[in-house]
Amino acid sequence: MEVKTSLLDNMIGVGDMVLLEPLSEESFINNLKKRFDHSEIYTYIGSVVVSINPYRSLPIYSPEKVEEYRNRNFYELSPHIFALSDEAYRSLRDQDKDQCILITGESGAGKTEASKLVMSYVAAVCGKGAEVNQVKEQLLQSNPVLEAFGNAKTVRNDNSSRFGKYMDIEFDFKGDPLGGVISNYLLEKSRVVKQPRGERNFHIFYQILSGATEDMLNKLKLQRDFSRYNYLSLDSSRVNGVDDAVNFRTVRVRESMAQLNPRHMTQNCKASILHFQEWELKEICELTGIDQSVLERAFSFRTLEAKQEKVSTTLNVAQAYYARDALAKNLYSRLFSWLVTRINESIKAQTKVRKKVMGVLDIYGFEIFEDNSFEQFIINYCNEKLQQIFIELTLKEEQEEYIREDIEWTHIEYFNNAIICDLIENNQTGILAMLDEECLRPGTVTDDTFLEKLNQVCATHQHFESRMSKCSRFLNDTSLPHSCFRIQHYAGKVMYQVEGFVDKNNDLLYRDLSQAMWKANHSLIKALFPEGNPAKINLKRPPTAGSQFKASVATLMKNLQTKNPNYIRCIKPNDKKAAHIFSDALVCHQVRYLGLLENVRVRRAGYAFRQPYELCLERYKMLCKQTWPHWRGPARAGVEVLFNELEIPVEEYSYGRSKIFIRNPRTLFKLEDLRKQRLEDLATLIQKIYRGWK
Ligand code: AOV
Ligand code: MG
Repeated sequence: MEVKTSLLDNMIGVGDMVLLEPLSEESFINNLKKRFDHSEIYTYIGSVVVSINPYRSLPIYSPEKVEEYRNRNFYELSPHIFALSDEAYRSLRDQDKDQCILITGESGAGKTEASKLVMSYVAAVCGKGAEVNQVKEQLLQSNPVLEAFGNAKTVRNDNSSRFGKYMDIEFDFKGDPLGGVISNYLLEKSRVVKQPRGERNFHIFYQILSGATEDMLNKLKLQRDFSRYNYLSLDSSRVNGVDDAVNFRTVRVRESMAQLNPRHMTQNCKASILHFQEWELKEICELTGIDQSVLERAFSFRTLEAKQEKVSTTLNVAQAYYARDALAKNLYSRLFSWLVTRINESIKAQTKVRKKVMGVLDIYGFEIFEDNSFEQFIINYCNEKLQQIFIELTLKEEQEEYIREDIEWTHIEYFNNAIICDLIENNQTGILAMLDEECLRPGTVTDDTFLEKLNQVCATHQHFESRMSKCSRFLNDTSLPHSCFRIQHYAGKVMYQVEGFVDKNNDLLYRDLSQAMWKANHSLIKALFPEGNPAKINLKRPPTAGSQFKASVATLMKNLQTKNPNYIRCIKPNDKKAAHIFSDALVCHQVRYLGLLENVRVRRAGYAFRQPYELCLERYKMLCKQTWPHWRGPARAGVEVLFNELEIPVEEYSYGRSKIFIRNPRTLFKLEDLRKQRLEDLATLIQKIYRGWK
């Protein structure tokens, strides 16, 4: 571990917050700002990379940069996401440790871009040869396709991920890539039928309408005009700097590279969704090969089946709309999952040898909108879990290092969000459990009865607020309507409207609709609705959306805990999606809730800096006659002699088993200054000798 002057350069701020002196919230923010103003968007906290979204393209990701960071030690060059990627990759290859890259931060902070940078760096440095290159291509090509289907413009981010993604990249023993596996988490499918003001539907719809040829549009019975389709919001059909038509062509090329042929299968699904809204049943039936009378009937009646009985009721207009939207959402989300499955088939490792794994996690970031519903609740819950794993692993890792090295451990106060996770996921009293209980309860169940239940069970929880709760502290809080509850998340307070919670959690699709879809001639659509097969009627309820999500997040967390974590903490500098603007207040808020200052403090826990004896001696041995030029004996003894000779106060450092622990960054700066001085003296001396010779 070498300290380069780049980490200590005062002009552009310190590159590692651990060396920041004095350490305070103010100095922390100022340091970030100073660096941001000098286009230094990356800063370390020990091995954690803090990244600030520059909102402009910086010339720091070129192939030359890749070469620069390749095989270099983490602290050697200025802080960069490539340094973290390189460290993770080399540790996987050389030390046989599975890695995961955990990227967190709120919506628009730069997680998805960071995940792509990590992937492209790793692809650039791992393995060579035609076969390996093909694997890399396949892995990288999956991104644009998934983004087209799973991302959308929101008020927070023009390219917001509306699904969670975890990708395992698999390597062989040499570190050559073999393939990968993608897991996707709950897509925000309600967006298919409705978008908040100023937001768009998923990119792919605009891409088709802008980019498809006339011939293709005719085949899909679509018109180029966005405004014809109510599922595509009217007020924001273009996004600044985004060319939907160009992206469409890219996606089509990538689709075929990812072997998503035949493409027309997915086109028909997407086109059908647009026709649903317009009730263009004739068009839908032609595209899907469903008999029109079958579809009409499915939109008009609902059949309830219980053991031997079957009862059909006619749908009223509202119910018919509901049925239509439910079908559109289901068709889209199933199509999305199908795409992930197909991509997984195309990137699957073609060998059974033991694999080393690097997991890259890119989820939807914490978000607060004007109206927050079930989707935000799920997204924010996921972010709580990630914050939790960060706390557990950083604390644990630090603590273990101190124990391993036999150094006294000082406890640092930390806000532990386990209590919020518990409010949401506790099996008996958690919000998700309450919601499931309501959904499964016989009798009249509404969002209001769900809220009542929450009020009974969660009323006294410190992080839960609602006006109906027994706790009088909120009774007069007029900012909290009766139909809402509020959670004080680690990253801020969010008010959730209960409307839609029960329905979205139930996620039911009338059987008449799945049966109609199963009757399609179109093989993909048929395959997407297997439960529509009358021979396979299953009267058991499928698990609710909430419980499925909770289970998949739990599996993910378990998986992450088996790997060596590498953290990228993304920060959003302003709310305008603009370059060059650094809002102190906004950054400060994020620094606080991400617990970055505590992170530095834990990292320093009395000892700002630590270094294996060998490296320390190598770097500073020139400062002492007894150790220069060679020290014969154990490195630790050499460092002891060196520190005695330099008269460094004994309270300033401790001897660990394999490393020296330095309490204050100033001690390190002093060592660095002395070293610099010594190097200059040596240079002058050499010059003198040289001149003397001449
Ligand atoms: P997110 O993934 O964290 O939000 P993105 O990675 O999509 O955020 O970043 C948002 C936008 O910021 C991108 O579309 C880029 O325009 C810009 N950006 C981010 N990182 C960089 C970078 N390193 N260099 C240049 N521009 C960048 V969300 O998915 O909404 O939680 O759910
Ligand atoms: Mg994203």
